[in-house]
Amino acid sequence: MRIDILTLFPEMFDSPLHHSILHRAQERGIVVVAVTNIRDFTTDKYRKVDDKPYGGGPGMVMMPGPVFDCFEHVEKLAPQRGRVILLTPQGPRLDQAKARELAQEERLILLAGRYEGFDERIRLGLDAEPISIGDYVLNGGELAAMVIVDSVVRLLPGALGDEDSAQDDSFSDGLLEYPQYTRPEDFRGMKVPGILLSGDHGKIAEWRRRQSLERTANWRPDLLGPDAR
Ligand code: 4HQ
Repeated sequence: MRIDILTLFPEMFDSPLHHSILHRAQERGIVVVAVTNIRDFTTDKYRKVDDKPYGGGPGMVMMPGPVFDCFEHVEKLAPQRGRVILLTPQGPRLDQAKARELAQEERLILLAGRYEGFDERIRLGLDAEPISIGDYVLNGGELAAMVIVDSVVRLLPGALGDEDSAQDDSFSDGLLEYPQYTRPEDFRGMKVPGILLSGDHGKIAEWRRRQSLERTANWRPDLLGPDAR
């Protein structure tokens, strides 16, 4: 897979891309991630990328010119267009099903904006699909783009080591994950549930299932369907 990211803050991506699973996936050639600075595609003396909103109101809006020029440059860096995604709270929310869908693509192009958002003609003209990572307001789309990269790359074949597992994780079966314990057996008086020390794998599986259902009902009833809420 190739992932292109268009941003005004390319340096923000350095650390996450150079650690752990994302770093290893790139080294193994499982994914190529390329970050391009939108400001490099300005043509004026001040390298201006934002302007006041028509109709008035607070804040600034990303101008279409530099974003289109940047996009048209980046688009040509690989043969396929893949999916073009615009990070914004005004879009369908990212979930594990969407991450799995994106992981099937050969290419993703992510547009991470700043200020109050993008001139609407950017979404329309580039036919970009809006995706939100959640119902809260970030200072920019960069962290949201990183969340997409992180959740998608770990699903690519070979990205996880043997120790890591994409199988058992929360949402693989639509439920929250059961609680985990490791040594010591007694930590400051808090004991590991006896069942996990029993060696009875049938009973353990049953206990974990119960725990998953209980936590989901308590903390995320929305995952159990509209009737459970
Ligand atoms: N943003 N999910 C882009 C977000 C956001 C979100 C804030 C992104 C402002 C310009 N993006 N701008 N939530 O809060 O994706």
